[in-house]
Amino acid sequence: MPTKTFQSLLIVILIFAVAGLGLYYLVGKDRLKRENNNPPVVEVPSNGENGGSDDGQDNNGDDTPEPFIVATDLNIPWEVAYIEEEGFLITERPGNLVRLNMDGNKRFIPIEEVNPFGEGGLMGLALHPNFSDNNYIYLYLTTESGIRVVNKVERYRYDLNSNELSDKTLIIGDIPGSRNHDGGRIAFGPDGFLYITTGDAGNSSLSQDRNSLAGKILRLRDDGSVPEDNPFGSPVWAYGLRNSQGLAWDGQERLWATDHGRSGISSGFDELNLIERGKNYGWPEIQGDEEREGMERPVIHSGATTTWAPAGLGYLGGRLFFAGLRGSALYSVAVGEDGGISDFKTHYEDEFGRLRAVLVADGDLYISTSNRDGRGSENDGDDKMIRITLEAIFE
Ligand SMILES: [Ca+2]
Repeated sequence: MPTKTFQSLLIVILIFAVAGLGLYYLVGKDRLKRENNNPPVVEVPSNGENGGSDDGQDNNGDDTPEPFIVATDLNIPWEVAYIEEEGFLITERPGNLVRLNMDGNKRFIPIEEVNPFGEGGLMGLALHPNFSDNNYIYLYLTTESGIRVVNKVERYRYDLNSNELSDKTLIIGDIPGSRNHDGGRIAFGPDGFLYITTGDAGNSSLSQDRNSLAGKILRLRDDGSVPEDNPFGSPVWAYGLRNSQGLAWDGQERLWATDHGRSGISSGFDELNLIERGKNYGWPEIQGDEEREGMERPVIHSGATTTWAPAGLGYLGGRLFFAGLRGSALYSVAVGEDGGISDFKTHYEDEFGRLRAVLVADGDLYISTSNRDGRGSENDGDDKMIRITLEAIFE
């Protein structure tokens, strides 16, 4: 008799499970359909006069401007740069540089020597501050050196008409690489120097070793030489980082960086840091609110149970915006004149999936998805680059 009761119970559980799966499928399918309605057309960023709200993207009958899908069918886009009046350059981690024209046309420029290994591949991208004169672009990529995996930054001259790269120059090589934690964000600061985030390459003790290029923020001149006022007479500007993938300067020209906290079962303790010359950001010695003499705590962190997996970072309208990979959201905080942080917000959670790049151009935000990197679920049209106006976010 007890066996029969058990069988009946099993059948009831099975019925509920099947019904649940069916519902999940229906809801998921509806969501895909909705996202697929966005046309893969590039819209020219406004010149500031019209703002971002009058450009006809609103087709729902209300006045709320919605996120606009600028590009679809990208493959793990990692960084986006805007070339005024020309369009965008996008790195795809497997090794292509993509030129996206205003008419939505894509051109693919394969980059030599890229080894898309684990979290590595073609990652950071920066235009020289005088790009319009010298056409220099900088790329951060994972490659092989003998039997080692390393990361390096190269500079090229980029011909806007022919889409050809020339004058390849090594800016910095031999940045430790690994399947995990390859850093990869590069950006020119207001001081005209190139800042580079590197990961701990899976070896956390390297982050505290000031003689290693791993787990650092590096600072170089545009030709790769070391500026005289670097703190240790080396490329190292700040250390004790785990795997920073986001750099931005605020309105007072303070440098901020995201960093990944511990991984694995516990995860959590992801960080936003205010980066200062020569300082130690604590990995792997301190995390969360822990303190130690000579180490900096993050300005905010995600706590022990929440994982953002923060990537790209941008500053717009008095706020820092950063993309969450595992968090599958865009996060923002207000930055005070004194550098204090307030009003943490989560935007678009689970709406687009994993998010990686953040670009601020002409008063709007651009973000990219990372749903094809093997850690997310791919939606129709992935990966995407999406434009979001400040109005849309705070409506
Ligand atoms: Ca830290």
